[in-house]
Amino acid sequence: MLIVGELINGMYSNIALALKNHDKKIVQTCVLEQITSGADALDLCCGPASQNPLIDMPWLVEVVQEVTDKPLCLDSSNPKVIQAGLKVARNKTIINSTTADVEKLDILIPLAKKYRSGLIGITISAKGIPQNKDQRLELAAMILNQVSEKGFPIAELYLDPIVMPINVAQNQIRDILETILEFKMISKPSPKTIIGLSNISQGARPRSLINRTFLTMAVASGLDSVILDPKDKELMDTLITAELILNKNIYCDSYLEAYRKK
Ligand code: THG
Repeated sequence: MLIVGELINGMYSNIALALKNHDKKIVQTCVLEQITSGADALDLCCGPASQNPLIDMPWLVEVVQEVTDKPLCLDSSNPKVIQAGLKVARNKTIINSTTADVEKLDILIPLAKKYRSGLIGITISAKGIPQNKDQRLELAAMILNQVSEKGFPIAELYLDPIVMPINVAQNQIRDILETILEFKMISKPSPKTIIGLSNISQGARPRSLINRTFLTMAVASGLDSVILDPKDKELMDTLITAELILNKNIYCDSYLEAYRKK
């Protein structure tokens, strides 16, 4: 499982403040805490409060690279912001993300090729967020077609069914789990799968319990990578245990200690 830490996001007040003052200590501390907790990669998102994401994104990339060589998920809906981050990245990158819209794919697939970046394709289009599994699969097929046509490696594509909050779209969550399973069967080789886990509990409680219960189900549905809060220790222990039960880690009595990153 590729664990992407979600905490470098302008949605959080400490990061919003760090971006405003270009205070790199706050960002670097948050990066190292996430890595110590088990993050394999970092999501970098300037968020809605950023006045100038074209400056803030490359700044984030630079200051994060000073303390780690882990992969970076450049998280923006604006391809120009993503490109600004790619230009200064030395670490492996993953573009987060393209929607299933031709205008976006026409820009972001060539960018991903040029910078040898991974690419997250979310099953949303200009028409909005899909309401069922069939609509999600249709958008995934559209992304997959474009990726193949443009010669981008499918193994570097991460499909994201877009997790909706449980208090908004309770009747869609089962569909989202089934979609993850079907993404793996949509082509050979399979694309990778990813979700933004914390979306499910936005506005709901108890958040951590909802997150870790859903994560268990998503892991059983074939999830390859997840954007989450690695500092949630119970969540990380649940993930290790889910992978143990699915025979991805070898059992020993001290398996939590064995697989938890120190
Ligand atoms: N898919 C992809 N990328 C994504 C998402 C996704 N990136 C963003 C997001 N979703 C994943 N990251 C977060 C980060 C934080 C929260 C949820 C998802 C979150 N934040 C608190 C909240 O909104 O309540 C903020 C609390 C605070 O202000 O301190 O829940 O789905 N590809």
